[in-house]
Amino acid sequence: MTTEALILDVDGTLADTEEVHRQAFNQAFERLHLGWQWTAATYRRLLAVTGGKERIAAFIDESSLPPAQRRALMARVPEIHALKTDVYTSIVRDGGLPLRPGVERLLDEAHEAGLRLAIASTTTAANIDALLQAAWGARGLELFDVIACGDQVRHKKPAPDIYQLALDTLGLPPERCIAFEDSTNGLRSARAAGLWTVVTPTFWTEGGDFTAAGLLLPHLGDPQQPIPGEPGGRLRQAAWLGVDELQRLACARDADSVHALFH
Ligand code: XBP
Ligand code: MG
Repeated sequence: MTTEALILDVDGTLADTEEVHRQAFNQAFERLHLGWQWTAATYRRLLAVTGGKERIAAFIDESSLPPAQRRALMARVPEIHALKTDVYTSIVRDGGLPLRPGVERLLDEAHEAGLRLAIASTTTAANIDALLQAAWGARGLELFDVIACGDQVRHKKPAPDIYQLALDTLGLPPERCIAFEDSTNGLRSARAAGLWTVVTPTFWTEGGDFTAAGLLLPHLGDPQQPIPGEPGGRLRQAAWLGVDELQRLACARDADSVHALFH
């Protein structure tokens, strides 16, 4: 089956955002005099929990604070996260975050080839708007037919809900779509929704279990930033992932699954 839509994760996939998220969390903690500062090592560990509110709650939960103090802090999670989101969006709007290699090129190619584009992310709509506009200007919000994100679903990644919402809104079955992710939580979510998935890990997610990925690359690559060892490793046509190669791989995926059906 030919691919009709690409469904992309945001944080770590469109752009390497987690260091800016970490700075935004720490600035919010400081402004609220909470006495917390997440080091890179702490943040990397806490990234196992998707969703900023859930991540703050998990941090409070694991603390040795007395129960009454933990309850009081839990009640403040929405306030803390709202401030963090304000800090994050202002950093992003100031142009603090480039797209990852090959993202702009591949999405332009996909648009030219008539493929639809969608987002499936755990982060908030405000964060996504800020990133899309900073990267693509006003057209950023028109580039994607569907934006499924944040609290639109009860169960965040690794649950399949956000990808299922994107598929339902696109009106397409998973066999006609390809997902793009950076993390094991994201890969598990996309796979649970039945999606063949391209994974491009970042510093924050590398070393995860990506065995279920249809294609694992350091990034999507482009002529200015070719993928080392390509073509000839996982790619045949170029040192970057193009739409034609994606269609070829997607057909190979279908052939594999048909083969699996009969053997
Ligand atoms: C990654 C996440 C988000 C971000 C922080 O989302 O889990 O929680 O780390 O953003 P994805 P928020 O990779 O699915 O885009 O504070 O807005 O959650
Ligand atoms: Mg991600």
